[in-house]
Amino acid sequence: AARLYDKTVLITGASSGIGRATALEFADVTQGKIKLILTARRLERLNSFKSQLSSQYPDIKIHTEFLDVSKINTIREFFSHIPEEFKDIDVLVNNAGLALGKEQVGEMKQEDIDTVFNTNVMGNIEVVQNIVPFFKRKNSGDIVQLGSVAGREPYVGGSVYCASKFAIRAFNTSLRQELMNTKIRVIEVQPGAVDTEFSTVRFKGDKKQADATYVAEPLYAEDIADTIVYAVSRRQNVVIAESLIFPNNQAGGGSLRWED
Ligand code: NDP
Ligand code: 8X3
Repeated sequence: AARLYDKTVLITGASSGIGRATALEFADVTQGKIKLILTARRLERLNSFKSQLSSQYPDIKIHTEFLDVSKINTIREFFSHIPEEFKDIDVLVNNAGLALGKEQVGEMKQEDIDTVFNTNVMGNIEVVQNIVPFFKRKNSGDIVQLGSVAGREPYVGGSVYCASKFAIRAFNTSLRQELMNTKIRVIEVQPGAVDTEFSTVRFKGDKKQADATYVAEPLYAEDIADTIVYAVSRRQNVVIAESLIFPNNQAGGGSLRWED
């Protein structure tokens, strides 16, 4: 944990699930000796989370800000207005993302396709584009990318979401190669089924359908947060390049209900 003391961590999609749990884990392992920039669209949630963390860890420094990563042309502006105290970012957790629907090709809504690609691919890339020149100048920095088992194994009804995660995986691999002669690390975490708001969002609030997605004992956001913080706190020379993480009763992509 000492390696993380006084670092600045930027998390996208910090209002829920894995992003939120990762903020909590960074705060917990450093006992508040950390600076967090928490972004998402639901700013009220970020602000109540900030109050919670600040009362738990009096030393912690948190900046919250609205950022819709699917609005690509607002991202540069966001980076140029980060308060001085938080500007020296050490770790990016590029986590904001979603799936929408499980329709098959020919039935999918163009609007959903646009939202998924603009968020998971275009937004993700634009965030990285804004941080890489800065990381290069200081020859350090960690880029944590939220991939998925869906970025390794496509499944029926997942064409667009899987394509978005495949795209990001290819992007990450090129980026890692481009940064090979620097101290910048590209860390891709690939979870299986994690019980977050992901399925509720995917099925547009249909809780029944969302709950039916999960295996008997899915992963929890804290499990992924734990892996992210582990990877980032390794010795500088160690890059956990890709980690595929399943709950015990999942062993591949696609249908997650392996007990069926
Ligand atoms: P949640 O739905 O719980 O959290 C998603 C987060 O992303 C929220 O904080 C949401 O915030 C944010 N987000 C969504 N759209 C945008 C946007 N346009 N701009 C900014 N933030 C946005 O899901 P998870 O925590 O599960 O998902 C996090 C990441 O993990 C995603 O990239 C997902 O693909 C990946 N993943 C999830 C798995 C799972 O089974 N849950 C498995 C593998 C990967 P807000 O709505 O406030 O903007
Ligand atoms: C989320 C996991 O398999 O539902 O990335 O697409 S899956």
